[in-house]
Amino acid sequence: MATDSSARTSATTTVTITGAGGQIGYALLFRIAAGEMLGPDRPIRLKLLEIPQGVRSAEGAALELQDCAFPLLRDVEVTDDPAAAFDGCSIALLVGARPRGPGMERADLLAANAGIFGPQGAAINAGAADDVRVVAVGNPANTNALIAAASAPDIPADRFTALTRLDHNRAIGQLTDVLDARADEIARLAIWGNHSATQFPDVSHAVVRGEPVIAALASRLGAEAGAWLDEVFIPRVAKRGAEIIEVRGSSSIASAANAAIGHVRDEQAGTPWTSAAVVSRGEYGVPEGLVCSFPVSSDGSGYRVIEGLRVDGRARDRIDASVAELVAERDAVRALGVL
Ligand code: NAX
Repeated sequence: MATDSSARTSATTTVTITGAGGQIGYALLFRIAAGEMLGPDRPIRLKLLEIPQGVRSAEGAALELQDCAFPLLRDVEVTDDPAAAFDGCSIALLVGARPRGPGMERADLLAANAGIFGPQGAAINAGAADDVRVVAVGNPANTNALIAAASAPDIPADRFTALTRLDHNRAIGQLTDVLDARADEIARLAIWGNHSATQFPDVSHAVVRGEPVIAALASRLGAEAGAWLDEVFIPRVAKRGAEIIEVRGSSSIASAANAAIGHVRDEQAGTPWTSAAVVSRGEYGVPEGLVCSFPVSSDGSGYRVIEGLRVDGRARDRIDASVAELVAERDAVRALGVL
């Protein structure tokens, strides 16, 4: 695709997507190019990073992007060079990651991903725009974001986040069913901890049409409400990825891309409340520096943890269990000499 005139290029936002030749990449690209992530007024230049084996797939997607004739799309570049991919980048979606292979231990998985997210963090540090914001989607997302942030010492750590918006949306989806409500009638839901089966989807502050969700559940389910939360809702949200694989025969793709778009859109446009994994400053007793999911808000300048919420004993135990997993992942990465 032809590069643009310099006047138009200066107003163009460079968005870098890693793993762009993969499944989530394919579900992301067209929506981003259509303006669903940054809005209808922001022209976009896409940089698609792949490993050499994935380049053809990304090139094919680039051909299709051209065939869409999106008015906002100024340029598409496909590369296997992280330095070129992150040069001038304002928004980075780190989707490409190494999946767990047969017989692979957790330490092997963390090491393989450190070998991806470390160099990508360094390339972001070297070449990204001053306003760069990064979201890790590829798993283990929280620790991958931590590794990328640690490899970018000149960029404020709070520019690095990880995606737990899919978990947030999944939790809202479950509540719409049981409460017979629309998704936009439910607010103040929170995902705490790791994007893994230990996460804590928390309804204790949530409201439906202004009524506390806890009260609405009690009036619908009576004495069963507590058991429904502990035995149905929390495990179903935390293990929804496995359920999708079982039913669909393939992992979550469109819903993951939708969540990533929502994460960036709300961070940039502002939101009073959502969930995202951000670098802890010690909020709610979460060790400083961990990339942990919290309830967050954004005024358009980045996600901030919503502080001052009451955390009861039951919630505390669940948050602590997920944070312990994040600490173990961080320590395993430290043992590799990465952090
Ligand atoms: P695919 O295997 O379809 O695509 C991944 C792509 O990344 C491949 O094309 C591969 O060539 C590329 N890649 C690998 N290493 C790379 C590197 N060093 N640089 C650039 N590209 C590289 O996987 P897909 O279904 O798209 O999933 C991508 C990631 O998202 C996985 O790690 C997956 O576990 C994770 N997910 C995260 C979710 C979340 O909520 N945080 C939910 C969905 C998904 O499970």
